[in-house]
Amino acid sequence: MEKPHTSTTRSGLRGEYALAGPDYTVAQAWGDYTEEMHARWRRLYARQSALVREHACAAFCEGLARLDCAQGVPRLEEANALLGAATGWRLVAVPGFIPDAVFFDHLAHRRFPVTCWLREEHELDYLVEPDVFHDFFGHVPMLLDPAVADFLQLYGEAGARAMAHDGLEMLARLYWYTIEFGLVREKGAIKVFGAGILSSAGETRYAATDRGVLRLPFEPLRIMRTAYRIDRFQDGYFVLESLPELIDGLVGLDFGPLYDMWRATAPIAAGERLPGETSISLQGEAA
Ligand code: HBI
Ligand code: FE
Repeated sequence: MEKPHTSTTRSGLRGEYALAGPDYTVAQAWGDYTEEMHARWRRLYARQSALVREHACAAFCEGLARLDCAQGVPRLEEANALLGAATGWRLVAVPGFIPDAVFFDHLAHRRFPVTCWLREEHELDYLVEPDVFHDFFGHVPMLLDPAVADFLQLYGEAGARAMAHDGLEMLARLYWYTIEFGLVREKGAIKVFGAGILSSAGETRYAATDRGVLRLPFEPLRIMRTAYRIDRFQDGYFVLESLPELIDGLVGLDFGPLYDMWRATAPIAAGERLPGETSISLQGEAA
């Protein structure tokens, strides 16, 4: 066990960075969430869990069920008991976005930063920054999966090297198109595992069912060369054949030379199909 941190800070405060320690963690201070916040969480959970049953991959659905968090904003400490036993990960509370280097260091040590505040009523459908619903509901179920657990640690370790090699933009795309917006094939169907999709009602339906959107096979270098949009649904997604492919695709890849080779080249636009590429068709759809 790690020693409990001694911060006396309160949480539930949006962007209260002044209270954070050098690792940007704060106390979750679970008792500070109001009944109104718990009720909002329950509504978000109810809406999203129905969609997820239909469109998320099995690992996400199983993980979500094990977390047992339908009743209100969850206590990170409770999830930590489960996570620690399953994959050795631990959740830490943070006030919002934290600097890249700090974020990478947490991941490299199997600590996942969870934003502690909850979105307001007028933000139920759309938020440009992470909150506790995105971070916990979207990310934590997949932290119970061994492939995702290992991939995230590798990503954290790659972060420091990417910053030193001016490759952060390329590396960040790999996170974006997998951990945030990744799809995976399961028994022939296209399922969702990315947290950015699964914490959004509109994008969950769109990513899994829209016939006009580009879906390409997972390929790390192709992804690292592909730009993304943060202000609307994605124009293109990448599809794993299985979750362990996340690791298989990375082991043996030396990012340094890839950064050197591609950093100066204009990225491929999101949604753009290169010559020879075909979009993966949905079940029941003519190729
Ligand atoms: N901080 N809290 C938080 N959550 C993130 O997802 C996050 C971050 N800081 C940096 C970051 N993500 C990314 O820009 C890196 O993955 C590159
Ligand atoms: Fe996220």
